[in-house]
Amino acid sequence: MLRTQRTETRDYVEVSGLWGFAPDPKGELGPDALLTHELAVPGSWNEQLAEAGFMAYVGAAWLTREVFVPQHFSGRRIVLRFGSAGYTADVYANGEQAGEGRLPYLPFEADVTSVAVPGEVMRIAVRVSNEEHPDGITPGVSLEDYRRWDAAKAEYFPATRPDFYPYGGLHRPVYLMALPEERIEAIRVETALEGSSAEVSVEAVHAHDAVLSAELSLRGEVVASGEGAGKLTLAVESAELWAPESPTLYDLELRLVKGGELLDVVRQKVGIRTIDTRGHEILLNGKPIFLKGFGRHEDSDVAGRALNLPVMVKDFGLMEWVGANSFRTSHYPYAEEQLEWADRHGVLVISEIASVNLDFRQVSHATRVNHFAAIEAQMARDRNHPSVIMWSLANEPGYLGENEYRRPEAADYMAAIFAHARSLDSSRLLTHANVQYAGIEDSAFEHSDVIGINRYRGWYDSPAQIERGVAHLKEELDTLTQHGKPICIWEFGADAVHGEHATYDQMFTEDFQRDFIEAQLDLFESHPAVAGAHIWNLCDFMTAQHHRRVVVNRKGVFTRDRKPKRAAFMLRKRWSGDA
Ligand code: GCB
Repeated sequence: MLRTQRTETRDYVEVSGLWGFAPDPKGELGPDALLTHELAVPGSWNEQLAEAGFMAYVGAAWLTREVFVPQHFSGRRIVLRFGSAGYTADVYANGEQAGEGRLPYLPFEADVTSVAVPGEVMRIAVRVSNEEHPDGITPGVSLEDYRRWDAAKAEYFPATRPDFYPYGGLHRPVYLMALPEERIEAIRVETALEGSSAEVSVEAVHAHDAVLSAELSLRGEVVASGEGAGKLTLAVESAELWAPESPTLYDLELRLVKGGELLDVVRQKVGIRTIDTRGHEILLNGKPIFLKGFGRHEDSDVAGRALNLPVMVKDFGLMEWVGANSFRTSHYPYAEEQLEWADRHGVLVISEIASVNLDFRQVSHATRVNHFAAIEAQMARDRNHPSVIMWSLANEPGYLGENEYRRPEAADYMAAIFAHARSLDSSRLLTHANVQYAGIEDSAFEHSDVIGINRYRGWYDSPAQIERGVAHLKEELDTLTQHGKPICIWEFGADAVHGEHATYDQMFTEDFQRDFIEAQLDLFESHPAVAGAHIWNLCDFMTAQHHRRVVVNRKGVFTRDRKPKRAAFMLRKRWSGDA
């Protein structure tokens, strides 16, 4: 699915803004639902409409808006494109069902050509539901089930399994696009290096019988061009590589022509770089790189899970301020705007599939099908971003502990998703985030390129004992070294309440958080098998209500309103050399 763009053959209007809202808890309403409230899109309904009683609303709701279909859209394919919904959506246009989105955090489209009348207003109604499902790859639970399970004695409210809020709404921009009837549907760009020359291969899914021509330029100068059908290769002499310190982006222009008629034009940024491993090292363009950074969330006050551009800009600024070079899109694909920013500014991204806390007592054939589909869709969306160097296929599968994890289904399931991901993209590294309760005998490590672990030693165990936590971590790392692969710690950290201090090791103080992170970084950054360490989390973030969380998860080194805690100053000094 291509990014929305305006070119010689394509146009769009944005339909973000204020939409009508009507909750439909019992599924009684339809696309003509009478609206009870208004809310902003992109935006989660929860905090926006908290005073009206929707903070903890889990269920379906109708979101509607009218849009004027421009006259010049006439004769073209008219398509609605949604950046994402939390979590699923059914789209109606002028009362007719037009499309659906079943994969959370990923874009979906609805072709409305047959109902949209250029020069007239069209009514869009979307039934959005933030209900989770038992066969989802972030499995949902009913409150009843949750109470039955021993491992879940303390339930979250609203009921959800992962440690982040189950926000509902349309979370990314919505566009009404005019596309050419015969067009380029998808592009896949891959680059390979041979000495200082590069090969850029461009594969496009496009209209039958048409000829594709490609032109690659750098700073306005054409450096390579070619013509063909389906697939072509462009040779670039003395290629300028994409790297964090010099994120060079080439401009690729693709034109589709049939019988002398220009059918379609699309543009795409291209970065030329390689990513590999050698023993315990991660190599970017052949040189070892240590990943310093964070797990994050798309989370902010009031907007909830929605793309909030000012906050996005701020977050990239915060990461740069402390000297981070990378982040993981924990625990789901982030907005395309985030990846484009990372491409432009040389930030390395570990793109995570939206799978959190798989429960191997519960995984079904449907779960596996959903996981495959999510991998396919996320790769299709993100595969042309040079910033994306690695896919993380699941966060903390088998999180309930050793017994669950050692079930034969677990090994089989993980082997299958790794094999599927590798068959789709062999140009990037694969990893996952192993949960500490499962231990280090994880069969998924056989399939991954990078051994990924999440560890809270000195927090969830050995509480308040930093040295003990470090000693335990060292033991685990030494054992994991035997895999002969790079190890990355995708999560480690401690909660800190902004403003709390102590003269001794006291959990939840800013001082403890700083000392905890510093001691663990001393270990990770000097361990011969470790190639990356990501702190959990860049900022405090909203979770469902739970006795372990005081309003938010406070493991951010910045607060939810982006104020620095002491750890942030330590990191800035350590990673960027600035006091
Ligand atoms: C984890 C999870 C993350 C949680 C974190 C915590 O292991 O991957 O989603 O927020 O721990 O703070 O407990």
